[in-house]
Amino acid sequence: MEKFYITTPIYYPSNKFTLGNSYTTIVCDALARFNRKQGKDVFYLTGTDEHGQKIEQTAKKHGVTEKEYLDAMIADAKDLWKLLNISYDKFIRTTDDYHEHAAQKIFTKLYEKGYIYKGSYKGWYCTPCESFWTESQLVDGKCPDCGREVKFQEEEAYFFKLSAFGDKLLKLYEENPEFLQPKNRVNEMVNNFIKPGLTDLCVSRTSVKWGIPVEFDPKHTIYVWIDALSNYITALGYGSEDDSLYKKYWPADVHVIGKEIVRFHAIIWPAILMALDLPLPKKIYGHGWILFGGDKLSKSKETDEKECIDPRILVPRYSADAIRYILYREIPFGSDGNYSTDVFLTRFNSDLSNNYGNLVSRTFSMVKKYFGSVIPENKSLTNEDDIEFKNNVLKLAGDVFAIMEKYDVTKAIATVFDIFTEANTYIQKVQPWAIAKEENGQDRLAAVMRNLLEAIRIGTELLQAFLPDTATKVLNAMNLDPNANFANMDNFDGLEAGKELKPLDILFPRLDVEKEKEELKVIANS
Ligand code: ME8
Repeated sequence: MEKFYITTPIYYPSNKFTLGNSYTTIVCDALARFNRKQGKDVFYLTGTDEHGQKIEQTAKKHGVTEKEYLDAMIADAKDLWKLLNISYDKFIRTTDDYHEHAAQKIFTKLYEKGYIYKGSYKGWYCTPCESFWTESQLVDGKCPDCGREVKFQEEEAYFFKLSAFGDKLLKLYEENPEFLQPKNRVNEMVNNFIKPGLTDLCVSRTSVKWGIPVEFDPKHTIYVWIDALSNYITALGYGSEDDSLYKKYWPADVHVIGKEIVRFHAIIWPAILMALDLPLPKKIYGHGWILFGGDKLSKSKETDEKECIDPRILVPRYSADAIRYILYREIPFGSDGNYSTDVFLTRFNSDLSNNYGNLVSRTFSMVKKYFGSVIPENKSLTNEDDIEFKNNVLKLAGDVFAIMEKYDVTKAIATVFDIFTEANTYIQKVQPWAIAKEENGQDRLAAVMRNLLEAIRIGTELLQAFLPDTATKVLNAMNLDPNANFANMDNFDGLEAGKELKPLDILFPRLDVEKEKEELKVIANS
């Protein structure tokens, strides 16, 4: 069976996960679900990045241990993924024992192979914050975090020989033009980082206590990237006694990440893997940001905003599917995109309620009225309009499969909705209510209803990866198994004639946009 291994980055546990850091996970969820429905053996990994000084300091501020602080944050993250219907197969925490051991093994192996050496780290040190800063990070020559004096200091540290990998990375991008997507990110890596010359990377600290100790020199902790990036293989058991998942799923089919961490994934991670003699991931996809009033919707900024962007409030009000929809649809995959309450509510009504919801409900009503809800047979079509409609739908469905090969969730969901637009236009054009009045109209009416139901079936099957709750309801109402793989996606023969459609509640009840806007404003500002 073909496998598909997909990962999100591991998240920094923060006070509150928002729509911003839910984005990668929501995108990966659609890709994972779609591939599962294609019959592939999917492994979808997500998790949390739990070491470093920030965690140490935050826990101290809250008067709890790091572990206590993290456990509460991780429970919150898992609750949110549940709320958003995220179908991950594994959640890795970098504080998990197996990860800590494997990350140590990786560090030691790199040292033994000569890719890690001992040197010294120089920088501006803030004693109260226990943090090193570079010259450019200082604000008015002072610590950017607390504003206090800093002093130039040297610290013993281990370095990874990143400088040895420039040519190999250039060759990798050249030979695998699909490795890093979208394409413009390749130029950025080559021109901004590789061509000017890669410098060796500091990979240990003695001043950071909340980290994984270096096996052979435990006063050092492993610093950030070897710990964080190696999660993609340690989660599969690499470096542990049982590495069967690693053997089965590695290399990853795609690491989906935000654009600000492309450098770490497209330069440092392949270099580490090359140094370890391990296969490289097949693709790195660097998506853009959700912008909110022009800014990255970051966790720290969120509290300043006056619009409601908390999924814990939005999901219970409007459903997980509606929130998922707006992110797939409004943030063009690979680029930045704006989120606003206005656009969300407007699209809720126009796309979800009208285009899809209304199509399903009027079609079900007509089949009930004209055929007692019984699904008509799939007879060969004779009417030009009916044939054209069917061909258009099948063409669009084929397009969605091709688009999903390129992971473009925005184009894919827009194309699924083109199917529904096509169906609504078809209803207006053929006017089933007029055909129903024709003396010998029964056969044609049956053909039109069958056409509409098949278009809804195909569109809904495709939609299931994106809007799982809604699609599952509709598939159930059509007597289809929502857990089945894609079938009959290139024909109109997917529904069993003679079976009855089941009653279906309104999928997305229309919203009073102004009223909702007002209420959300009150909630956000209270
Ligand atoms: O970077 N729009 O973790 P993180 C889109 N621990 N994506 C956003 C976003 C926004 N407004 N805000 C955040 C880390 N994200 C590291 C990764 S991987 C080995 C280590 C995305 O919690 C961001 O782009 O800061 C990234 O993909 C993910 O949330 C996690 O960010």
